[in-house]
Amino acid sequence: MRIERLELRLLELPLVHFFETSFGRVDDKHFILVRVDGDGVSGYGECVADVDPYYSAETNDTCWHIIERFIAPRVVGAEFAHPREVFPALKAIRGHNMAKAAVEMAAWDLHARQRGEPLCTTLGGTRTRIESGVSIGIQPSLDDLAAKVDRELAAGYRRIKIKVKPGWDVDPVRMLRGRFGGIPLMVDANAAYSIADADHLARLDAFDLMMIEQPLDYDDVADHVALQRRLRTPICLDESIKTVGIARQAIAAGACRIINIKPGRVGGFAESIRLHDLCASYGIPVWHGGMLESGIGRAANIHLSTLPNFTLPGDVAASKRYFDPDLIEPPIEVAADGTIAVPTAPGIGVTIRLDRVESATRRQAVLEAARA
Ligand code: OSB
Ligand code: MG
Repeated sequence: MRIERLELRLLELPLVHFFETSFGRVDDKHFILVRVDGDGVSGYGECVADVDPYYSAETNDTCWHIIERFIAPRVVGAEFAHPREVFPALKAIRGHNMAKAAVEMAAWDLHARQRGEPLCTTLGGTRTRIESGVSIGIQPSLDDLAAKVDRELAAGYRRIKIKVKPGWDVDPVRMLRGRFGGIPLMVDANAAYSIADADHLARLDAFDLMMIEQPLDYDDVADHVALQRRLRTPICLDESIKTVGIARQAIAAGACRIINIKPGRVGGFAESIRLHDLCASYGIPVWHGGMLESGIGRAANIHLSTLPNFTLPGDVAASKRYFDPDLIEPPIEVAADGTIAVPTAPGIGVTIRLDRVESATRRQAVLEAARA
């Protein structure tokens, strides 16, 4: 596979509903879309960085800079026998996993399309449907939250996750248990607490949650070890798991019992597969996280979720919860049983509406190989 051309676009798409986490509220999605071309075929990768460095240190601007100045020169014009060679080819660049992942995932899509097979096959996945859960942002009131949960359960979703922060944690969980009984329920704190809150967080043990996601700081493992000793509820790490090496240390130390995999956070599909396999070897279940992706990134996430150790429902839900219209056709839909069909066409397997991509584009750059 030779990558002859790399195109970067910064897109802006309005969200159907605002999304609020412990670090703030978003109304519109701003993200980079990478396209790589080779042998007359195009592959796409959606970057999960945001405008602000709040979920991670990366932003759209840092990703643009790193891709343009450091990644493209190592990838454009280069020959790769397999897309798993892309991440190692970027080893000199420290960090910047979201920037690396956007290009690496585009290369996997290109490779799968060139082979004429769905991406899940190239990745080594086996499932034909994946289990879908929802992530519900912080709501203005408990009644608003109850109404949202009611609607998502009626739509068939297999697991409810709510965002929590100090002042919005035990009360919403108690309310949901009271109104909806033993539904599969979990919380995500996005690093909003410190170890000094351990006693407070232990109050959540009374509610039989599937897990508490990323309660403590984004780069902290040691305090999660101490907290997991104090809690009956399993800890799931998200932000903290930036590399496969950190995951190995976190698991060995007992910092978590579950891991959320987002390819953007670890540098792409090849690293996600390594992380998936590492977790399987330790008996740690994984699930696929979400970053409010458009249908392009969402389709890629569905394919990765077909690997065998993705045994818990992920944050990969229907397109219409996020964008209307989405950038793809048909939109990704959830069946009444809370599952999503894995697309079967080559690559990510969805049709990209280039007219909608064009009208959402705010900035564009093309990097081409020098002719021999
Ligand atoms: O922590 O999982 C997270 C969205 C943006 C940034 C971080 C997170 C999230 C979500 C939303 O929880 C998941 C989704 O529905 O895409
Ligand atoms: Mg999370």
